Amino acid sequence: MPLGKPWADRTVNNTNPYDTGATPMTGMTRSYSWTVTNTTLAPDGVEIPMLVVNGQFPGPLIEANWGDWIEVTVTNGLETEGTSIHWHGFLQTGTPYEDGVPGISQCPIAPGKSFTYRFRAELYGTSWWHGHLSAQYINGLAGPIVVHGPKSNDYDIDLGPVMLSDWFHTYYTNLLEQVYYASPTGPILPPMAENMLIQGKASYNCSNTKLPCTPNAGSAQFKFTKGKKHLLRLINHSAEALIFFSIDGYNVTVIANDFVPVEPYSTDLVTIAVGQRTDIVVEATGKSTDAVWMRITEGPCCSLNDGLSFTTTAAIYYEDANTAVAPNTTSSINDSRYLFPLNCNNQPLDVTVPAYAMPVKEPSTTLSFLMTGGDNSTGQFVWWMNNITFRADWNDPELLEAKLGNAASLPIERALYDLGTNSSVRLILTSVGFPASHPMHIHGHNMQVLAEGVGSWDGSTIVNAANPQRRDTQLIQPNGYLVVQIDLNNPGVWPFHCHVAWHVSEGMNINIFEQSPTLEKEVQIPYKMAQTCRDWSAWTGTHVVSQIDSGL
Ligand SMILES: [Cu+2]
Repeated sequence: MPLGKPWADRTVNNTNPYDTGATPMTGMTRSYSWTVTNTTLAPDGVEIPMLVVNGQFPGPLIEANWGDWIEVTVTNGLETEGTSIHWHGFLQTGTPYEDGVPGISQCPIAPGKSFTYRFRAELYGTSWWHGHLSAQYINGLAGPIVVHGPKSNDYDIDLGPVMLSDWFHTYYTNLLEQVYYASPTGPILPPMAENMLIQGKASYNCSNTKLPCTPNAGSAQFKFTKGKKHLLRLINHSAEALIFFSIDGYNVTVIANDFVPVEPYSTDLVTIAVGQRTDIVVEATGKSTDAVWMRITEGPCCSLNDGLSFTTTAAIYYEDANTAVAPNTTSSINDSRYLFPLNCNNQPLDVTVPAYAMPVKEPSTTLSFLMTGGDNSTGQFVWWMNNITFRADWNDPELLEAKLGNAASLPIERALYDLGTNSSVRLILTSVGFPASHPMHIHGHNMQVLAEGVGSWDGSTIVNAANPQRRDTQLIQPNGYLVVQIDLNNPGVWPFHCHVAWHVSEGMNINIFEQSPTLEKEVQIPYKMAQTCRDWSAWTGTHVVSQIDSGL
């Protein structure tokens, strides 16, 4: 192949990743066959009911080259639940029906039925897949994706995905019931994370649980080679946690945020919110016998935990280290770096500069949203975006209705915004009243992040207007603002939601319908979409489905 790589001489600087004509034509399809089942596993020693693909947790890796097609046949082996799988960060240009969101792009896959997703790796780097029906993903229905492509920095050894998450010892349906009726002052408290996992592993103090528990369940290990540069692909697949990642005594070089290579910068602490990924390069500057801790913490208070186990470590052993002995390093990060609300944000926008420069243009339209939370008329805690609490209808996907020209007649709680033929939209979010940070995730796009901060936007300040940060998930700070912009060049219906599992379940989502005439006239919806809805309709005709949340 040209220059030994499927992407030939394309680099992070010289090729527009959003120009589909420039995507490498590899002619390859990477195929996977998955079955989703309920099972009992004990990632941290505590046995809990989980949802997994092919019996694995974390779920299987999808690996492809930039420009490949990916084909995944998902069989729903659950007995009492539908499911669907979302491919986080993938643009789905021309394939909006492959996005895997129940009630938006498809009906849930009914128990016993299969659905084959087929989509292209238009972007490259690190991402993840996860169940998008309700909060299924927080009980194990998640896994890594690596799309090989050029990098903004050289490295010697790719250590692969590093899966990071909070962990709860309760099935998601029970957690959601708790979330709805919780108050910070009780009597029902919000769910508190009980552990943190690295590569799906951690230990737990069994005296803290009444569930079947095996102590010292074990932790992940990594290998460093002296003098080499190691690539680690950090992925936060939490329900809620804002994760602080560090390696004792080391600086790391950030080379990508989400699917966006950035100009490399050095830091001692990486902040990753739910849904976000950060690729780092770490140079093994120690002795060949060294052992050092990698550590993640969520705390104590940017996200909720029970205070018992909010930091987890994994050993990094150099090639001649004694792996029978745990590292004895201590954290080089002062606890003052984790404070609420000051530190509950992503790294400052001025340090995260995309390698491929794209200036901000004047948007063709602007939407402003006030994000608030509180009890609704039936006493459930919900979120509003401009007074709308989103709720999906799993039997009636918005994309399929939009294709039929019915967008305008959908109920208001579907939160569908038809932007017609506008070429771009600026979204101005202001979060008031309830001091939580929200990792806002856009489907079908990377967004330019123009500004973020505490309070309200001044209406004009744009950070790095010549080339602002781009990514698919960005934190809005507690009682803060976030200004993002996307080009409306991807006909379809694209959710824009908080990736905290509780918050999207409580309705923090809007759906952007872009290029409606093109969708209605030119995008062909494959037959499998209608078949999946018929299968789901048939199943729900004979089984009671309880949609306890927004559906997402
Ligand atoms: Cu949120």
